[in-house]
Amino acid sequence: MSKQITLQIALLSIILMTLLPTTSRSQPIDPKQNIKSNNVLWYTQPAKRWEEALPIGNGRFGAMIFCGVESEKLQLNEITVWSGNPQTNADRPDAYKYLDTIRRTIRAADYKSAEQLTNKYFTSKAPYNSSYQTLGNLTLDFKLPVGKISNYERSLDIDQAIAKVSYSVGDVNFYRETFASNPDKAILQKLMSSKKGSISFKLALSRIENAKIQQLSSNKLMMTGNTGGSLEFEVQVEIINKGGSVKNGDLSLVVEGADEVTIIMTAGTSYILDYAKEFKGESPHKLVSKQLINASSKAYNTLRADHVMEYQKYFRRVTFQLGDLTKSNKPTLERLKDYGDGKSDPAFASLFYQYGRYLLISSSRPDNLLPSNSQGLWGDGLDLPWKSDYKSNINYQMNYWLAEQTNLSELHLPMLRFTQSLVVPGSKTAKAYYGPNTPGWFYGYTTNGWGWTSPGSSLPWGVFAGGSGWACQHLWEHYAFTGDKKYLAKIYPVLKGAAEFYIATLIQDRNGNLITSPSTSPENNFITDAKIKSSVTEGATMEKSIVWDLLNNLIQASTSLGIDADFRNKAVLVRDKISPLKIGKDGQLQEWNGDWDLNSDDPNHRHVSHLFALHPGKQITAIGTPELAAAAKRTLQLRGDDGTGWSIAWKENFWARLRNGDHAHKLLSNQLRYTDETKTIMADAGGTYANLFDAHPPFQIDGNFGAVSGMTEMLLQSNETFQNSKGLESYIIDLLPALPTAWPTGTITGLKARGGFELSLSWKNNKLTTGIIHSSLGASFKIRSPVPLKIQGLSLKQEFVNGYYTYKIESKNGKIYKISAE
Ligand code: FUC
Repeated sequence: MSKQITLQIALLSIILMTLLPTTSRSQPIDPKQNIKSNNVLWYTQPAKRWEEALPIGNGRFGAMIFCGVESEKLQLNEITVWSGNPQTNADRPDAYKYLDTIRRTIRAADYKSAEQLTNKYFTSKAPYNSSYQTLGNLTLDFKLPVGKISNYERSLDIDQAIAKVSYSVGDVNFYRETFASNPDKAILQKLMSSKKGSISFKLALSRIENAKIQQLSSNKLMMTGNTGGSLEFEVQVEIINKGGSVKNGDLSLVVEGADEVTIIMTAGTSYILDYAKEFKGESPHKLVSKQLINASSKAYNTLRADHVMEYQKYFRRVTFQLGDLTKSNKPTLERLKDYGDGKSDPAFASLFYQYGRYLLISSSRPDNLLPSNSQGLWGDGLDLPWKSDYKSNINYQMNYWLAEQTNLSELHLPMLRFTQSLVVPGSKTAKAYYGPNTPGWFYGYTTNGWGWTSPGSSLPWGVFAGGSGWACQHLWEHYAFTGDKKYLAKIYPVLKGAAEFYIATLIQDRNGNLITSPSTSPENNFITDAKIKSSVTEGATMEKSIVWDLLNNLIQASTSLGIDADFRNKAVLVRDKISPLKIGKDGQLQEWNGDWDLNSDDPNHRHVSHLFALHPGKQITAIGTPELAAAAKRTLQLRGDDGTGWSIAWKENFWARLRNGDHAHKLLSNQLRYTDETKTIMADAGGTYANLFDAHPPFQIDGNFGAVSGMTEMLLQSNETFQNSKGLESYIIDLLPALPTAWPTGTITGLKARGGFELSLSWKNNKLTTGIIHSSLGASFKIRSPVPLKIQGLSLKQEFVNGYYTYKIESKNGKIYKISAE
């Protein structure tokens, strides 16, 4: 008998056994654990290291599950567990007094002195000392029956958001399943076995430091503590056993001879998202206790079913099939190692895609107090890589590239709220660095759970003028996709405040065009023709592209709301005076105001931020601005196809926007290289860990999210606009603009496009076959496709421009459009 069939029978016997004695139990075990859909990650060994463990999360509270045989470990996280305190005095109050000197020094091309002055006067005053941290560990040490261990399997079902493990010890079969419920704010683990009385273990809670464990009752344990600063946390755990006994051990709970056990855990902190109150709310004790009482009063199956239903409300909005599913019967690590060029297992790319969506749902539910951070929700340690914060010159925004496009719009809300919370500290920072009369708000390179808006402590990374402008792109995009005018009216003042800051602080370059100064290009240096190496100049391309994007969005926002015409007119004048993007001597898009790219001593630098205008911006498009698009392509060729994990994912998006699906797919294949490297490597070592977390290395989740965005951009784009008959901006929806040849057949359903559209698309032989577009706002739009289309019930004028068939659909035509290739 095959191993799979044996295990299936074993599992079925557990189910039958658990179903027989009581009526209150219905489907605690998934009998299909062994029948693999493509939405399952599965392994034949327990996790030996963190990058092999499987992540679960209800947005706010999560765990990495190791699924051991002799022991189990759940490394716990809570999204607000930050060490340190708000650093409200990190701005240099006199920085603005040096602004003119720094600007003059830059204009005089004395970049070395400018760098010294900027480092001395334009950085933060205080060291950046807080980090996102682990919440602690829950461990189970099992007393197993005597016998050989066999039939081991663990999995993460991303369609249900449930992690499972099953194995046999001698003739006893064991099964555990774990999930993080958002409706009931708890992590639950259920332990079952095929033989009565065979579940025995000791449960403990622990944390590296600053924690106290207390026994609450014979079946309840509590861990309380603080992160060394002003944040209090609490975890409570309760054991519900059937058969056998549970009693207190030495600050632990000891289960002996149970038939079945449910572990329920709740957690919370004193964090509130309120800068004025220094983020300090009340002790979490009341809420954590209430949540535990609530969860333990419900039947396990109800908790499980409510969790699955709430999770699937998000996850199932998008389905993605690529190629055939025969390979999904292979363990995930084998599939990853085999992936190669991706041609033989395209379905693995769709698993990676859906896993990215899973990770966003699990680290950013609408009720999160803080957004998904640079490790999402998951991090083990007290000082995590780069503090696991919200780097706003690169990672913060990238985490949410996929939110709107992949139909997870509400999950964007924690980020949108968090950005708005930076207005108050950001106004202080704007005044400290640009003068007491500076209007609006601003922050640069990073932010954290404590509302940090000061610059970093050093160049080349710490000084950056674009963080707030870029974060505001997301405020706008939420409207662009949803058309929610009430929301837009609410966030408009935040956009305006960001725009006012830039309008007041841009200066004229030698030609009278507007630029930022001092200005950097994220974390990169330049070498001038006179061989001066520095990182600070004026008018670096990414910063001016961000300001262009912000003003362009602001103009559309005020037009859509029909308000603020005077400010809008001013914004138009300023936007059109921003220094134009420049093409350099090798045909590349210039990163700097000088044509210095070819002088670089680091030509493959991981940041390619100066292509912001191509993606995530929209100032450069393959069809609308072909010369700039060609320059962007040349830049990408010069930078190469490797990088850190997130850098590779950026390039996927760029090549997709350039409509080169094969090149975008080549980058995806580079990203899906298996690695177990966890040391920090700053170049060309990007890859994917066994648990499909993206490797910078170390783990950084933006690569996962960026890849989902890149794959979506290969299938659907809606970043270009045209003026409709009423003079309003409307969207052009591009169907399969960058379909790679490695994906000849596929179907994706439920994607979103700007303007309030939901789409499903199918293709065969690398060509679109059918599609459905649902318009929720009834807006006018255009469809663009590489193949001619028929739109059911409409006879539309077909234009063939730049190699694409284009159809214009007026809003009066209806709401659902069925498309087929001619
Ligand atoms: C920026 C990047 C690094 C890393 C860090 C979190 O500093 O340059 O590569 O992603 O953020």
